[in-house]
Amino acid sequence: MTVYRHSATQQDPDTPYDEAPAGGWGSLEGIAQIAGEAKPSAVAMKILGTLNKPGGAMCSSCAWAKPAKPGPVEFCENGAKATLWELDRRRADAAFFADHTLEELKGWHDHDLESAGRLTEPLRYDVAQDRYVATSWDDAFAAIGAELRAMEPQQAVFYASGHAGLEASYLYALFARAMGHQNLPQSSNMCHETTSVNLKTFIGTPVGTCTLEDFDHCDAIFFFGQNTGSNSPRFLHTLKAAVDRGCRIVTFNPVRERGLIEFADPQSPAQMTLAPATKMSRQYYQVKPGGDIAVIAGLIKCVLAAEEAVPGVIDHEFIAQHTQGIDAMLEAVHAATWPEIERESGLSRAMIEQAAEVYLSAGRSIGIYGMGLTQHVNGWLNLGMLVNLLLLRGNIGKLGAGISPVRGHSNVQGQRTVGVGEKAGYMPADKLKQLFDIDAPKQDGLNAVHACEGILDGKVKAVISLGGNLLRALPDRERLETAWPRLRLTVHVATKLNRSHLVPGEVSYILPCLGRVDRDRQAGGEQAVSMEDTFSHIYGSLGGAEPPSDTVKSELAIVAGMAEATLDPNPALKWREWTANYDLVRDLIEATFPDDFAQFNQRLMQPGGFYRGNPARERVWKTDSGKAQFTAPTTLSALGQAPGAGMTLITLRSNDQFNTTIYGFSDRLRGLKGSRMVVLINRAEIDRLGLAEGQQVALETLVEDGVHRQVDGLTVTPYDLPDSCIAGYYPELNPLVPLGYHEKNSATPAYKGTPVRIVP
Ligand SMILES: Nc1nc2c(c(=O)[nH]1)N[C@H]1C(S)=C(S)[C@@H](COP(=O)(O)OP(=O)(O)OC[C@H]3O[C@@H](n4cnc5c(=O)[nH]c(N)nc54)[C@H](O)[C@@H]3O)O[C@H]1N2
Ligand SMILES: Nc1nc2c(c(=O)[nH]1)N[C@H]1C(S)=C(S)[C@@H](COP(=O)(O)OP(=O)(O)OC[C@H]3O[C@@H](n4cnc5c(=O)[nH]c(N)nc54)[C@H](O)[C@@H]3O)O[C@H]1N2
Ligand SMILES: [Mo]
Repeated sequence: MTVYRHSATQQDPDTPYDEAPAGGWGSLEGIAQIAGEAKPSAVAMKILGTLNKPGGAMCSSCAWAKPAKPGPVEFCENGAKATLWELDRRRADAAFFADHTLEELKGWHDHDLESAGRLTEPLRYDVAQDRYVATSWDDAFAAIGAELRAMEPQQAVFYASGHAGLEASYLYALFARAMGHQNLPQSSNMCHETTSVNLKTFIGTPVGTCTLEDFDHCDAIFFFGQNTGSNSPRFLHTLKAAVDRGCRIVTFNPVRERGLIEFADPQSPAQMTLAPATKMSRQYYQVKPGGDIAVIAGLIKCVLAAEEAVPGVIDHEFIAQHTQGIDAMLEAVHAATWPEIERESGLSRAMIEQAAEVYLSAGRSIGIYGMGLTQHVNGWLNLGMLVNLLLLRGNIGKLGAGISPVRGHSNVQGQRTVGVGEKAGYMPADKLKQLFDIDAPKQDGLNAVHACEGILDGKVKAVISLGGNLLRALPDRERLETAWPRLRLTVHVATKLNRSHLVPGEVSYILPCLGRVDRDRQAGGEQAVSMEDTFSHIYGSLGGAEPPSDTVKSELAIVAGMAEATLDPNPALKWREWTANYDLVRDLIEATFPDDFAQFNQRLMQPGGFYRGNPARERVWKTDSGKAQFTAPTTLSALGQAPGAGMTLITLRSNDQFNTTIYGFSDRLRGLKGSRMVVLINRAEIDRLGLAEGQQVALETLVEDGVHRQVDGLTVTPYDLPDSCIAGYYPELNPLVPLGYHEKNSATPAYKGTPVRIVP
C-alpha cells in the first residue's frame, strides 16, 4: 500500500507510530491492563463471553452492529475495556465522599475520578462541608421535584449522553414534554447532529442508509474521517472480509490511522502467529483538515471527465427520476479549479485522479464518515459533497452502496428515534395528546450549544444529565465552568464519578444507576432494555452482573422517580407501573412510533436485531421536494476560518479512552504513550516554527470573539501530519474550541477545525 502526502518528503520516516497492525496482541494487552486495575470478578469474564450476542448484554461502548450469527468472541478491545470498567469492584461510596472535598477532587485526573469505582448511593452536595453526602432516594426525588416545580419549564435542560436504553430515554423525553419543554440536548449535538440535520435535507433521512449486508456486496469503500481501529474496532472484521473478497478501500484522513492501514484479526490464531496482517486501505491520502470538500470536488471533476470520454459513467436514469439540483452543483464544481482544489485539500491532482479510478471502476460504492466530516463549520457541505458523489453514480438505495455515518455511543441514534432531542416533531404531538392527554410544547427547545448560551446568560436554571460528562465534553470548558455554579439545580444520573459532578449548582445531586451489564430487577421481574445501532437495527439487552449495591436504581426508575415528583398527577402517566415492567414502556414506544417499532416486544430478542427501515434505502426521498437533493458547493473548505498564520487544530481520541473516560495514557495504535498533554506536529513545521521536540508550549485560539483561550503545558511531539495541521487530545484541549464556532445548520462544535497558534 502507498501512503500519500502532498509534501516533498511524502512521509516522515522518523515519525513514531506503532509498527504493529491494529488488533493483534496489543489489543489483548490493553484489556489485561484494565482488568488489572478494575479487578473484575470471574463473572465479569463470563459476561464478556455473552456480550453482543442474543440474550446477552449489548456493549455499552460503540454503536456498531451486533451480527445475527456472532463470532465466538463478539467484543473488541474497547468493548472489553468499557465492560470491565463498568464491572469495577472498587466503590465510590459514602465513605469515599466523606474523605474528599470537591476542592480536593478537582485536583485529581479524570482517570483517577472514575477509578474511585462505581457510585453506590444517592448523594446530595453539602455546601458547608464542600462534600457530597449520602441521602435517600425519597429525599432526593422530592427535592429535585420541588426545584423543578418552582421554575418555568423553559428554564430546565435535560441532557442525555447516548448510553441509556430506549425505554428510559423515551420516558425522559416524555417527562420533559409533560413538564412543558423540549430542552433535550443530547451527545449527538456534539457529534453526528451534522448528520441528523443535513442528511435529512439532502436525502430525507437523519441516519445512514447502509446495513451490514451492504458490506458483503460493495466494490469500493471511501473513508472520510472515521478512525475504525480505535473507535469501532469490530468494524475491522467487516472490512477485512470485504477486502478479502476484493473490495477496495480508499481513505482520506490527515492522520495515518493504523486500523485503516493494516489489521491482524485477534480472533484468528493463524493471523496472530503466522499470516501477515491484512492490508486495509488500497490508497490512503493525508488530506488537510477541512479539505474534504475540495477532495470530493476533484473526484466529481474526474467523474465528469470520464463521462465525457465514455458516456454512461453517470447514472442518468437515476438522476432524472430521483434527484434535483444537479445543474447548479455541476456548475459550481466546474468553476472550482484544480489549483484551488490542490491548495484546499493538500493533495495533488494526480492523487485525486488515482482515487477517482477506484470510484469509476466500482459498480457499488459506500461512503463512510465520522467526526472528521461532522465536526467542522462547513460540515453540512462535507456531507452534501459526499452525497453528490454517491448520487452521480446511483450509489444510494441499492445493495452494496450507500452513505454510512458511523455513530458513537451505543444508543445515541436510538435515543433520538424515541424523542430525545430539542425539535418539536421528535415526539408526535397527536400521540402525546392521545396517549397521555399532554399538550406538547410547540416551540423547539435548546440543543447543547444553545443550552450553554442559556447557562452563560442565566436563562437556564437547571441541568439534569442522564449520563455523560457534559462539562468535559463541551467546547469552551473554562468559560462554562465559571457559569455552571450559578445554576440552581444540577442532577447527574451516573455510574461513575466524573469532572462534571465537581461543579455543582446551588442544589446538586448524583444519582447512581445500573450499567448496561448489571442485572435489572424490578417488581415485575428481571428487565431487559434495548438500543439501536448505527444501521437502525434494534436489540434487546440483558445484564447478568450483580449491581454494585442494593441501593442503585435503573436509569428508567430514576427518570420515573424524578418525573413523578415533578409533574401534576395524571392517570395516564403510570410511572410506577412502567418501572415495574418495561414491556409496558415498549408498548408505548410502539404506540408512539408505529412505523419504527411494530411488534416491539415480540421482536425484542431477535438475533441480529430488527430493522426499523429507512425510506432512502428504498429510494423514497422524504425531503421537501420528494427527491434526493444535490448540493452546490459555495466554498472548497470546511473550515470556518482559514488558519492564516496559525495552524488548524484537530482534537483526537486515543484507543485508551472512551470519550471523557480515560482508561490510560497510551495511544497504542498511534505509537504514543505517557502523556496526553501533547501537541502533534510534523517535523518540517517544528523546524519552520523554530521549535524543538520535547519543548513545552501553549496553544492559543485565533478566533476573534473577545475571549482569550489558551491551554498551557503541552509537549511538542513530532508526528506525521499534513503541513499547517496540529493535533492534540480531546477533552484536554476543549477549552480552545469556542462555543460559537460550530457547524452552520446543526451547531455541532468544530472540534476538528479550530484555528490556533503555538505560543513557545
Ligand atoms: N475507543 C473509543 N471508541 C469510541 C469513542 C472513544 O472515545 N473511544 N467515542 C465514540 C463516539 S461518541 C464517537 S462519536 C465515535 C467517534 O469516532 P470517529 O468518528 O472516528 O471520531 P474521532 O476519533 O474524533 O476522529 C475521526 C477521525 O477524523 C480524522 N479527521 C480529523 N479532521 C479531519 C478532516 O478534516 N477530514 C478528514 N477526512 N478526517 C479528519 C481524525 O484524524 C480521526 O482519524 O467513536 C465512538 N467510539
Ligand atoms: N474536543 C472534542 N470534544 C468532543 C469530541 C471531540 O471529538 N473533540 N467529541 C464529542 C462527541 S462525538 C461526544 S459523543 C461527546 C461525548 O460526551 P458525553 O456523552 O457527555 O461524555 P462521555 O465521556 O461519553 O460520558 C462519560 C460518563 O458517562 C457516565 N456513564 C457511563 N456509563 C453510563 C451509563 O450506563 N449510564 C449513565 N447514566 N451514565 C453512564 C459516567 O459517569 C462517565 O463518566 O463529546 C464531544 N466532545
Ligand atoms: Mo459521539
